[in-house]
Amino acid sequence: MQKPLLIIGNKNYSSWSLRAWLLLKAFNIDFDEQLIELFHPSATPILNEHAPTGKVPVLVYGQDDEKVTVWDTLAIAIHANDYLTDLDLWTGLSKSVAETNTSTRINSAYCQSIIAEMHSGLMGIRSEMPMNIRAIARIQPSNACLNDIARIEEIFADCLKNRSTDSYLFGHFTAADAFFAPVVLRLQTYADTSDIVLKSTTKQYCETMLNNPHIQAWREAALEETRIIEEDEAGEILSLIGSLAK
Ligand SMILES: N[C@@H](CCC(=O)N[C@@H](CS)C(=O)NCC(=O)O)C(=O)O
Repeated sequence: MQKPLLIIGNKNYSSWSLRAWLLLKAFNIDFDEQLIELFHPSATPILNEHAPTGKVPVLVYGQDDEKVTVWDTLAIAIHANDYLTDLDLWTGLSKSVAETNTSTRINSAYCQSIIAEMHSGLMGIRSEMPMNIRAIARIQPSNACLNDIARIEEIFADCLKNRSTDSYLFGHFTAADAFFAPVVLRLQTYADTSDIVLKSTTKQYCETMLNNPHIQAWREAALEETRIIEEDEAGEILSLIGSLAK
C-alpha cells in the first residue's frame, strides 16, 4: 500500500489537523504530511485536487481508480481504525483483546461518544477559544463557553477516576486523547489569564498530554510558524512564544 498523505493546516491554528495527525502518530501509522496555508490562495489547487469540502485534514493514498480519499477528522479516525492498524483506536488495545470483554466494550462506547460530542458540539469553547498555540491570551468567556469547560472537566474526571495521575483518559492513549488534545492547548493559552479555575484532575491531564512527545513535536513546529491568521485569533494577546516573540 502506498504511504498515506495527510494534508493539514497551519500547526499553530489547525485543531482538526492536530487531531488527525496526533492519532496517526500515536498509533504508529506511517504517513507523509503536507501543510497548506489556511485561507490562502496557495492552498486552492491542493484543496481542489484532494478536499471535497475545501477543509483539512484530508487523508489520501493510492492512484487513479484506486485512490482513497478520507475527509473529516472523524472519518479519518474510523478509516484508520478499520484499515491502517492492528490496534483498536477506541481502547488502545489490540483488536483481538478489545473485542473480548465487557469492560473494553464500555470504554470503547465511552470513547466513541466523547469523540462524537467533541466533533459535533462544544461550540462555545471551540468558537471563543480557538487554538493559538504560540499565544497567551485573555478572553471574556460566555456562559456557553464556561458550560463547555465544565462538561469537559466532567468527562476528564469521569474517565480518570481510579487511574494513576499521569494516565491518558482510558489508560492507554486512544482516539479520545487525540480529539481532546486541542482543548489542552486551548486551556494553556486562555485559562489562567481569563480566570478560568480548573480542577486538579484537569491540570494533571493537561500536564500528561503536554508531556506527550508527539504533542511536543507538533507544538515546536507550531512555534516556528510566523503567519498570523486573523480569522483564527481571539481575545487580547498578552504574550507570544516562539518565532513571533523574537
Ligand atoms: N468537521 C471537519 C472540520 C474541518 C475544519 O474546519 N478544518 C479547518 C482547519 S482546523 C479548515 O480547513 N478551515 C479552512 C476553511 O474553513 O476554509 C473535521 O472534522 O475535519
